[in-house]
Amino acid sequence: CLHYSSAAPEFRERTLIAVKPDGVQRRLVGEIIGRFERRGFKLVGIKILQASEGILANHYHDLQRKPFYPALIRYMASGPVVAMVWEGHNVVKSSRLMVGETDSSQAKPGTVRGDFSIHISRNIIHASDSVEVAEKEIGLWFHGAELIDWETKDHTDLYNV
Ligand code: IDP
Ligand code: MG
Repeated sequence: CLHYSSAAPEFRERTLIAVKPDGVQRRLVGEIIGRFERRGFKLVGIKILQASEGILANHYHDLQRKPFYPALIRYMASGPVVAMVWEGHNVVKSSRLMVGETDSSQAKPGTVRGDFSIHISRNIIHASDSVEVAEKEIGLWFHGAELIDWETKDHTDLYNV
C-alpha cells in the first residue's frame, strides 16, 4: 500500500541544508529551494534566523582548531541564515553532490557552489556530510515540532513503489 511504502525508512532520510549569509544576501534562497524541490526532495522544515555564537560553535565544533575558524564564525554570524530540512532517498549524498566541492573554485558547474560562488570562504550553502551528522545538525537547528511530516502524493512518480 502506498501509504506504508512512502513511510519506509529508505525514503525518510533527512539532511540539514542552510543557505549561508552570502546566499541570503545575494537573493539565492529561492533558486536553492527550487533545485531541491525540482529534484523531488520533500521540504519538512524551514526558517530564517540570525544564528547565535552558541549554535555556530556547536555546528562547526570539528573545525575549532582550523586557522580560518574565527573568520568562519564571523561569516556565519554576519547576517541571517535560511535553515532547511529536506527529506528523501539518499538525500544526504545527493545534496552533497548538488552543493559541490567546499572550495568553490573546484566546484563543478551545475552545482550550487559551482554556479554561484568563486571562493571557499563565501560558498553560499551548507549540507550535512553524513546521515549521523545530519541527525545531530537537525537537532541543533530545529525543535522537533518545527519539522512537519507530510505525505507526498507523487510518491510513485519519484520512487518505483
Ligand atoms: P563543507 O561545507 O563542504 O562540508 P567543511 O570542510 O565542513 O566543508 O568546512 C565547513 C565550512 O568552513 C566550509 O563550507 C567553508 O565555509 C569553511 N571553510 C572550510 N575550509 C576553509 C578554508 O580553507 N578557508 C576558509 N573557509 C573554509
Ligand atoms: Mg562540512
